Amino acid sequence: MSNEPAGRLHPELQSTAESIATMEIRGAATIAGAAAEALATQARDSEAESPAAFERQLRRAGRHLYDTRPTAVSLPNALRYVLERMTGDSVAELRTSVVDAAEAFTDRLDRAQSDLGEIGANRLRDGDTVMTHCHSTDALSCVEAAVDQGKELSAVVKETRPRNQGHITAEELREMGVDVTLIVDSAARRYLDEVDHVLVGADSIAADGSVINKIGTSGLAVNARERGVPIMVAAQTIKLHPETLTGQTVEIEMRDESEVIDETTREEIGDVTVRNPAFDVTPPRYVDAIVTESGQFPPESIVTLMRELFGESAARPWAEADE
Ligand code: RUB
Repeated sequence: MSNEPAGRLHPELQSTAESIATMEIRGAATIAGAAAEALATQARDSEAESPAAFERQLRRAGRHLYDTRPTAVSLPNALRYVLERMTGDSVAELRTSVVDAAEAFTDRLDRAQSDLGEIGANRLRDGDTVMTHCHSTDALSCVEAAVDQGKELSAVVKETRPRNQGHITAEELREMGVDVTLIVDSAARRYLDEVDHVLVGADSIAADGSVINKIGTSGLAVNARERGVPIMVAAQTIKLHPETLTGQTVEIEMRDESEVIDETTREEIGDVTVRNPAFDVTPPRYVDAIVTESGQFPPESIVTLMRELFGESAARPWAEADE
């Protein structure tokens, strides 16, 4: 490997990484698109003078993005897609390959979301009510496609503590003309009797069909199963976690306690431990269907699609921490 310095990380890439870490950019699909675009910006403006320096700089840029949030596999899958297509004998060729791959990735992202929306919409009938959790662009794409087909839908939207992403969902559903009822998370079971589907997204899907999504999804799914309400997960294939094929587990992000409780209230309560996991794992037996752009799957058979798309091994083309 060349000893030539890898050069600086682009300020825009650093700012994208910061925005992902602080959740200004959030949601698995949106994070993936932003990461691919950040790599393209790094490539476009790179001042690397040799192909080796360029490649090292891009792999370091990938690492910087990778280190922001651990749970949504769409992020490493985006980095994989772009960095595995980085080829060429000159800086100019390498640059073009990265910019083209990033563009191809974001095009696929948009297409996959609208294709899965059309498939998911087939599960929704005119007059149905869905219950949502968090804010998922893949899930909302199903609702949007159904509305475009002329179906009238209603939604019960869980606010989704501690960050209240349900407010974003409520606003976007209203813009689509969907009738929205906003509830606190603990009211979910009370309203399950009034809904026809639970509709959520995913940050990662493991090889056994487990769905990793916003904290509270698993409790909602267990309650929905008990009430006989089908649970539909809308997740494009970049949410499939290839490393789980070889037995790895998905890391659940723990976030700052300040999202749960402010300093003053905490002091008033006294000495307590505050825990703030961002995601949880819903076992496949509580999921009725995973809707992807390649069709709808029972969770137990998602492993076949995962093997087809990723093979048995998942490369890590970003730099390792000590490089
Ligand atoms: C977001 C979340 C979403 C998935 C899917 O968590 O759990 O349900 O990311 O979203 P956070 P999408 O707000 O912590 O990022 O369908 O848009 O990829």
